[in-house]
Amino acid sequence: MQTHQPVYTTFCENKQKGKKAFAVLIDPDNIDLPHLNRLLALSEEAQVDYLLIGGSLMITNHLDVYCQHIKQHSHIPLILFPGSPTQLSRHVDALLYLSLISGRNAELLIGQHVLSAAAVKQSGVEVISTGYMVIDGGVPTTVSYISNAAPIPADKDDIAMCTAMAGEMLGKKIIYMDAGSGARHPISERMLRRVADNISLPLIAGGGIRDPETAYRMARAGADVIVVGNAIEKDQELIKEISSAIHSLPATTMR
Ligand code: 1GP
Repeated sequence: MQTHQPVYTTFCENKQKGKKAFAVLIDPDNIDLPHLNRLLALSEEAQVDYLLIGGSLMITNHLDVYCQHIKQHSHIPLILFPGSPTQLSRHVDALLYLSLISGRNAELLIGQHVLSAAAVKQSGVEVISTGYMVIDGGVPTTVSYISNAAPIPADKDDIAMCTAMAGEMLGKKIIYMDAGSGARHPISERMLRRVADNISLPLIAGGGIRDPETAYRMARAGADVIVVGNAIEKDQELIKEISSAIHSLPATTMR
């Protein structure tokens, strides 16, 4: 279902203009319908740029129903951020087709893509080839456990930089750096800056962001899209504050 200009075009246009974007992550396991409706209303009001939906481990089976519901009640582009090939819905605007380039697990680099390729193609959903990098966030997260792959150590900026550069040269369209949902420490500004200075792809960053100041600093360091999930599940009012902080960055910070 395509109701917007391609989502990837908006990533590139925003990056070119130096406009930082805010994405709210929805894990269907962790939110009921009344709270989802409230989240959608607050997100529209706060001019959230994207809604991401998915989870490293999904126990409930209402992903598709939630995607349909969100498309009916919100104009914000909805992007699938799947934890596994079973997480697929036609009722989204784009799919982050994740290849775990920070790991050495062939299943998550290419194996699961082979299994899901036909279904993804038939869905007609916009596919965004994503170099997905998990960074150590100081606590074992679901993504680090499920992926069965070591995250990049939090202080190894050069490994992160070279991984992102390799991803770009391999033809990935965006890089997503993730400390994992509920990470104790978000990705450092130093590491984000090192990566952002050495690639020209849109850079998404998330994991463990709990306050507007951290979101602001990470965007200022070079992340083009900031993702927040957990903290918003606990306090939906944060949506407005984090959105204003990210959007307050002047476009002159264009890299
Ligand atoms: C996790 O980047 C996302 O994949 C968001 O993490 O839930 O900690 O905000 P949080």
